[in-house]
Amino acid sequence: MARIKNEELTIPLLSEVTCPHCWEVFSPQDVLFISDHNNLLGDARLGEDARLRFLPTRFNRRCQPLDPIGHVSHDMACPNCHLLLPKQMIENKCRFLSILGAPASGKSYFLGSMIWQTRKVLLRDFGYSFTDAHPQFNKVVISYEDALFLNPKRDQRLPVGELIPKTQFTGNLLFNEINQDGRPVRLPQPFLFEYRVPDPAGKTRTRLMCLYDNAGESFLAGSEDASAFETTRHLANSSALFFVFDPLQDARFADALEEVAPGASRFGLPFPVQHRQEIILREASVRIRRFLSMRNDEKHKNPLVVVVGKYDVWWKLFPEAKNLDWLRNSRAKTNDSPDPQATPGVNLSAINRLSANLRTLLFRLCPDMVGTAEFFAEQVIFLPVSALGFACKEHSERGGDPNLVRPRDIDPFQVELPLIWYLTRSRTKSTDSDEEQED
Ligand SMILES: Nc1nc2c(ncn2[C@@H]2O[C@H](COP(=O)(O)OP(=O)(O)OP(=O)(O)O)[C@@H](O)[C@H]2O)c(=O)[nH]1
Ligand SMILES: [Mg+2]
Ligand SMILES: [Zn+2]
Repeated sequence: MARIKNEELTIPLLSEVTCPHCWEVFSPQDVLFISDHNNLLGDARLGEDARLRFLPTRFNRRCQPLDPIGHVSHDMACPNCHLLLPKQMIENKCRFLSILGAPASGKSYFLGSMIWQTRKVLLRDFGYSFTDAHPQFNKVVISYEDALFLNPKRDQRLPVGELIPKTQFTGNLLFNEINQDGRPVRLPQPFLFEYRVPDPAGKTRTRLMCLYDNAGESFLAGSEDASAFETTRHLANSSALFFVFDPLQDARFADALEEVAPGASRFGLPFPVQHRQEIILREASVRIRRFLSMRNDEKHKNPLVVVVGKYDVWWKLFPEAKNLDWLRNSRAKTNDSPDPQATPGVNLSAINRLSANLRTLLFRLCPDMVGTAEFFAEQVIFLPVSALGFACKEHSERGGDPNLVRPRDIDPFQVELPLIWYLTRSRTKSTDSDEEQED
């Protein structure tokens, strides 16, 4: 069987690839191609209307694969799940990041707001370009960004909770269904981004980043989501976990907030929800240990970021975080700074101090959550963010309804910090240890 050899390719391939849909690890030479031809339909995994998947045995002179009737094929598919695999996946390293948390903790708002801000801030402040890796993959997250920042009704006051719909654990926008051994399996839609990192030698490295948006219910033990185990398997492949903790769902935290800001704890929750969030984190850690065959007392090596969301509501309990400018070591700043070689990113020791202070607050109010996080991961970092910023607060201070927001006023607060922290940390770590650069 004729396979393309690595030395025949102008672009070097990775030695192994992880599928962003099913997380199967395989060699790029096993990648399937998808026929471009309308008459070649039918696939064992994806049904009779899907285009034919095939392992190419014939190529034209430009090394392009030919389908069984001799047409050139362009798109690739995973050899296991047969779902579309963007070409960059076989050429560039991909980092998986998982967002987890209770229902209504703010995961989808955080994701949409973080991606919007990251697109802007990474290029402007840090010189990284950050874009969609494939037009078909990111439709849902783009719809979140549109709802928050490009809303056609951006000048009207809209109910805060209705901008982004609750994430469902069924439906076809967030899932792809495949047939595995005669059984339907739902796999979550990956969101794929490509970012280019300038290195000191003036070369550029391209990396991919993959994220998912799960419904909070999929993280609950004994979940009503029948595919919960499969749809959250990305947790085990993640380079970092972002646990979105909603302090307003914790009665002890809400009581403390009531003392410093009477009435505030009712904001930010469109309906009364309360989930024991440390139980969700523990369930995630059980799944990860099982997937990775880790010992029960073994700590996870990858960092866990506890993203303490809705800071706009509870900021009075932690006012020191409101002025965070000093955290950034941006390109703009380093150009004027006495040390032009200073690597753009965030000031890691300043972040560690901020995290330690927030940990102290959380440890006082909800020690079980802090304990669960630290029992699970070697490195835990606590960061305050707000996907919406202070728009609702300012409106309510002027006597308006705190549950209404004018999308035009949304101005996220440090929502990109977890991602920038992760990128800065990976970069610093790989430089320190002289390993191959990670980010
Ligand atoms: N005040 C405030 N409220 C927020 C913020 N982010 C989210 N919310 C509120 O929290 C609610 C839940 O947010 P979602 O992002 O839908 O929560 P989720 O974790 O994705 O929930 P599921 O999809 O059910 O798992 C939203 O309806 C908003 O009203 C924020 O930064 N500030
Ligand atoms: Mg959601
Ligand atoms: Zn796959």
